[in-house]
Amino acid sequence: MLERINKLLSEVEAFAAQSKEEVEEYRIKWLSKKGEVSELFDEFKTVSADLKREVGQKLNLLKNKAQEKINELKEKYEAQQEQGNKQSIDLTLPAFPTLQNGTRHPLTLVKNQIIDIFSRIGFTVSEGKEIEDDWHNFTALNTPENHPARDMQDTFYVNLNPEMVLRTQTSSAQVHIMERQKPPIRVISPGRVYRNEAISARAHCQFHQVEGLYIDEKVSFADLKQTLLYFAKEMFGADTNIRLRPSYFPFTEPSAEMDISCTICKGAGCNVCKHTGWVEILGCGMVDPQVLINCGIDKKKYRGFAFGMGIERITMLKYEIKDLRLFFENDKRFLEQFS
Ligand code: 2NL
Repeated sequence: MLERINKLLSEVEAFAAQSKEEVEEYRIKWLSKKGEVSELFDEFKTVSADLKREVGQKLNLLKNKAQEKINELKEKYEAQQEQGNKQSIDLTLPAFPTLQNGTRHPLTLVKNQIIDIFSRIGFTVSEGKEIEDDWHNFTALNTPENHPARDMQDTFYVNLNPEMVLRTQTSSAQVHIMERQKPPIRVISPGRVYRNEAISARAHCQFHQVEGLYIDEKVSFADLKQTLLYFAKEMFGADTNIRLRPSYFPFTEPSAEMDISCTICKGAGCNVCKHTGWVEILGCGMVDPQVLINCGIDKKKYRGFAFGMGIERITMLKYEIKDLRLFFENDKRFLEQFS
């Protein structure tokens, strides 16, 4: 029996648990009611009187050592666990990993700014639809049957249906307004338009426009010019100048293109303005009376001005963006710069 006690004693002394579970396993093995130490105590009753003293002492030593060892290891693992708990509930940490906020697309920023500028002088917003019929995109806007803009090369036809197109300009939305609403009309139409063009640094098959329309009894070219001067100064700064050059559009007469004094070099001459001091930003004119007739508006009573600009172009000037393709690639490194 002494031999068994000594063997167990060295097992106890050598014991090093790997886990809390293992400590519990050995507590049961040694110290539970049916454990090895209890078994030895049962057997102790049969030990002869002359050995009782020696065996009894050894047995008590074993029991105490085993209990000590178990307690010591138990404490160690409990302390470890408590430490871990403390770390996982550090209340000074943010509740969630910080989510990065998205940013608005630069075209959206500029579109919103344009809407804001025109809404301050009484313009409302009508976005219209991107798929239009031939009448609203071309015919009503005085673009005749054989006009090159209608060419398959320039316009996307939906399912090759000659009646339905992806709009090439947002004025199609304004034709709907003119058909529905009695003047005065003051509306801008921001939105996406499509042209069948090869993609390059300066051209894309989809881009964004804002067109504006003002129809009332006494609208003049002077009103157009003053409205666009106000816009240019709000958009590019109070020191911005404008100039109008004669041009041609099927839906306006007279027509003009508007330049602003170069925002980069302030007129001194640079690459952006090709050393002219001026950069073109929009087309405009007095609404052709035929367009008014097409939309059911009395051409004797009413006149109108209209204008159209590319949002990409305004954005490129404002943020000095050199390549149009950046707007459509969704590269985060580009987009994050507009937070
Ligand atoms: C350009 C030229 C322009 C218009 C758009 C318009 C709308 C109606 C009637 C008449 Cl409902 N005109 N819009 C007028 C002149 C020019 O855009 O180069 N845009 C980028």
